[in-house]
Amino acid sequence: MIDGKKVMLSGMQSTGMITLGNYLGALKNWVHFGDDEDIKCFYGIMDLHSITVRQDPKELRANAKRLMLLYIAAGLDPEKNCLFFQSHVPAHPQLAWILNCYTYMGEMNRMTQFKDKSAKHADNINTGLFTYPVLMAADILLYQADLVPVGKDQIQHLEITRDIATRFNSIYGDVFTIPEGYVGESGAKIMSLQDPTKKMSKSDENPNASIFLLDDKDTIMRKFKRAVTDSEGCIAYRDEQPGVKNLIDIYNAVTGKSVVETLKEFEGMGYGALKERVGETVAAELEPLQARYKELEGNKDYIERIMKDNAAQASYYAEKTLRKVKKKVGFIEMPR
Ligand code: ATP
Ligand code: LTN
Repeated sequence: MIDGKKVMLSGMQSTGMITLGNYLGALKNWVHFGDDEDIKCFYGIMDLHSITVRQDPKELRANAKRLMLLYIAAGLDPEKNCLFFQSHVPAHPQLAWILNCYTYMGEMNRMTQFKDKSAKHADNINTGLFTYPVLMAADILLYQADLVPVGKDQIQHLEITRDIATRFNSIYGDVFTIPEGYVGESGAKIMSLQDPTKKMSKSDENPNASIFLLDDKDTIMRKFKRAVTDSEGCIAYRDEQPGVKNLIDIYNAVTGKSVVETLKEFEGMGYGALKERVGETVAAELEPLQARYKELEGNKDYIERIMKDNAAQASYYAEKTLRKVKKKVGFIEMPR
């Protein structure tokens, strides 16, 4: 709790260009919370997490800055929500180190994201990639978050956060709030347009597999036209037709419609018409976001002020928790 309000925290890694999957699974849901006066929201640009995979420094900087602008352009008001860069708040890696010493190898060994990412980056299986979930636990626990909205793939990391926090509390008393995960109803798992059995991912090598948030309308329409479906020829919502199911999921996540409503709307239509309708809907959803992004790009002073103010705000809350943790563990306080 902060000032009697519930605390919500989430974030994304600043790797590559964020996709429609990130938007529908995460960002779009966050915007709803930002309107709730009874919730204090923190959204991190998780740049420390990004370097678990080798990054080009110039690109990393550009991606992180772009992500901040996209957060704001998508509707997160930086005057109401705390939008910060993880690397601006030193308490994150400090708490992560401490929590590393309360986390077992066996627990980390079970993490499926580590297995997936180490298979993908076999030439760079570093210890940061292995302990990634501990840094994520620190991100969450520093702010005493009650609620953490994420896509389905992050639930395992949230469970481990709860386990670490519970273990720590059982040794030292009530230090951390035990966070709850929140997965949005629709859009929780948007699949690749080229292989609908795989999740849409910003690091996919095939650019046609993902819609990127700054793709123009022609590109969006072309990618949907090329989306892989099946040879059944009828629009249905079932696991045997993952491509069509994914298009319906995307449509519903954008419009807020239910599967029943959508199936009725598309009754008798062919796949071509379905793809066109979904493409139009997505392009219309992204258009205002893209316009706001362009405006923000030209507003350097405003963005710099937001960065400074919000990093100070995030640090204030994070340091408070870190001080408490250090005291409990038994470190000597620095004389003031
Ligand atoms: P990468 O490909 O680099 O691993 P990613 O696209 O999986 O990245 P993350 O930075 O790991 O993206 O995730 C940011 C947020 O977006 C998380 O909450 C995650 O659950 C959500 N998310 C990612 N991909 C999807 C998807 N295809 N559908 C729904 N939500 C997603
Ligand atoms: N691991 C997350 C990004 C992330 C995060 C967090 C999400 C880092 N720290 C804290 C929620 C809360 C991912 O989406 N890959």
